[in-house]
Amino acid sequence: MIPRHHALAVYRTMLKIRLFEERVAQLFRDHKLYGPAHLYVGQEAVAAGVCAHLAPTDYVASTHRGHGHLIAKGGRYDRMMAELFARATGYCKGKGGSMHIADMSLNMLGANGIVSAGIPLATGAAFAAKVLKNGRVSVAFFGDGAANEGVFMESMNIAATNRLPVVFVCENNTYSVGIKWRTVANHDDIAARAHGLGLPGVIVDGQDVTAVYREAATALERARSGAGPTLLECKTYRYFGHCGIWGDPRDPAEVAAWKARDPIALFAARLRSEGMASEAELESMAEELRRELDAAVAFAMASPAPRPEEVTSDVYSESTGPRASTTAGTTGITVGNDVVSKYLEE
Ligand SMILES: Cc1ncc(C[n+]2csc(CCOP(=O)(O)OP(=O)(O)O)c2C)c(N)n1
Repeated sequence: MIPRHHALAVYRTMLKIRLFEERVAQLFRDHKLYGPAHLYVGQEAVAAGVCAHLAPTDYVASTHRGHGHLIAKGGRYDRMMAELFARATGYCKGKGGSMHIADMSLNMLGANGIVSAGIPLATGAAFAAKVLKNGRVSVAFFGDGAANEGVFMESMNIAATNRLPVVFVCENNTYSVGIKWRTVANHDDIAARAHGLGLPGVIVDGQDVTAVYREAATALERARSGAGPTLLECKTYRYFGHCGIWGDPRDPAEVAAWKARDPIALFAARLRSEGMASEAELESMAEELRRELDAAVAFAMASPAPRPEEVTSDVYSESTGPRASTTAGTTGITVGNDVVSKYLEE
């Protein structure tokens, strides 16, 4: 079980993600929000169970389905909602949208519209952390579809060979858009792929946050101790269709079977049965988060759109320009030849 002092915080993170995503779905339904948003409902235990062990200085690289990862890393409702509404007060000043939210103050390396592209980013951040000996770890979240991109194996190989402080967290929700895992792979478990590369591959029940929390603790401890990376394959499921609230080719009976093991309901029942929280306490937590969401939506809708002259700002960072040998902002990631030279010298 998750230690008492941590359990309610982990529950709150899961609930915070669920309520945000459900509100986004409503806003789409009511035609108040437009554009793509890939909802994370059903998978909350993965982000919450893993990120519970991360310090603000640790790195996370996310995916197109990234709202949950940002919330679990400490993201704020108001700035997220403003970004979804394309307002200047959003995390990326309204120019990123759902699939590109990044916040370097949280060392959130970004949601990512390119499937699998966060995996090498997290691996690179881990490489920098190792060379700089700053004790940071890095986590790559990605789906089963991403596991069939070559860069997944390349990154795991580099990480294993160099014992990088990174944890690869595959959220296997069975589907890549509408394509079932077993139609694009001749084996069940993605975790098995780690074994041939010389790193542990662990299968986790992604609906049980206590299991995710426990296995993430082991993997992150391994990374921090210098023993190298781990691949965690969390078996999970998304409740909505691939993108937004429209269209879902999946068998309703299959969706219902997964909903019967809802990660939030399972954990709430456990908190109650172990005397860690009452029904009323959990409901009042939800009420407080709903009020925060109301305020976030109002904030977003009242915020200005980005000014037209802002269109070319923030698309290129002068501090990490072509010569790329300076330290980028406050992230502590030194980019370019400095890191590589330092590594080769040692
Ligand atoms: C390189 C690349 N190929 C294809 C796409 C189109 N695409 C967007 S999301 C997606 C499915 C990804 O599935 P998975 O990695 O399992 O993540 P999930 O959506 O299940 O969270 C695809 C194919 C893309 N964005 N990038």
